[in-house]
Amino acid sequence: MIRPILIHPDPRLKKVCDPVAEITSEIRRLAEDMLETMYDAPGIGLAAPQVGVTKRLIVMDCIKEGPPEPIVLVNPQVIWGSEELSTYEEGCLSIPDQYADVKRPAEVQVRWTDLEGQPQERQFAGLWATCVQHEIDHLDGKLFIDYLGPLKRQMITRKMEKLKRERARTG
Ligand code: K2U
Ligand code: ZN
Repeated sequence: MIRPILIHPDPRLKKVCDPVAEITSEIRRLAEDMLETMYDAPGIGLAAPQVGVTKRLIVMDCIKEGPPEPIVLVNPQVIWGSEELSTYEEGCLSIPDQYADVKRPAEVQVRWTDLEGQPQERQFAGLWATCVQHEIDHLDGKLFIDYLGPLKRQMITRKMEKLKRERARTG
């Protein structure tokens, strides 16, 4: 089912998430709901804390054309990052309609466990690299606005507080 996406500022988006100890049917259901929620947004990635579950689980599908290529990463960790950096104008489903340039390693090697409990390892580049780093940041309570200067971050936070007040009023 589609789950509501938390909007910044929210303490659950700042928490360091707990590792997934065991791949239960509940975890599999959460991954399924996160993919459905991501496609509905639409987005190309989503982290569990964004739907209020502070566990180390992310989903991604950065394919623009062609058949969808959903990927579920349990307890993902970046084990290598390139010296070379790339800049991408990032957005976030928890910070709607705000975009800013963020520099990150252009390529990363990531290790994770898949839903079958098998260890996986893959090198990501391009938009996939940006997305997987953006999602793993979410698991450590870090948002893309944390890479911006304090004034720009504060301006965006104020806009989100206003948006939440309006949403609370209009329901
Ligand atoms: O974590 C999220 O909020 C999902 C983001 C992931 C993302 C942000 C920046 C750059 C790459 C991935 C959403 O997908 S934001 C929507 C979006 C869609 C296409 C390209 C970039 C951002
Ligand atoms: Zn995000």
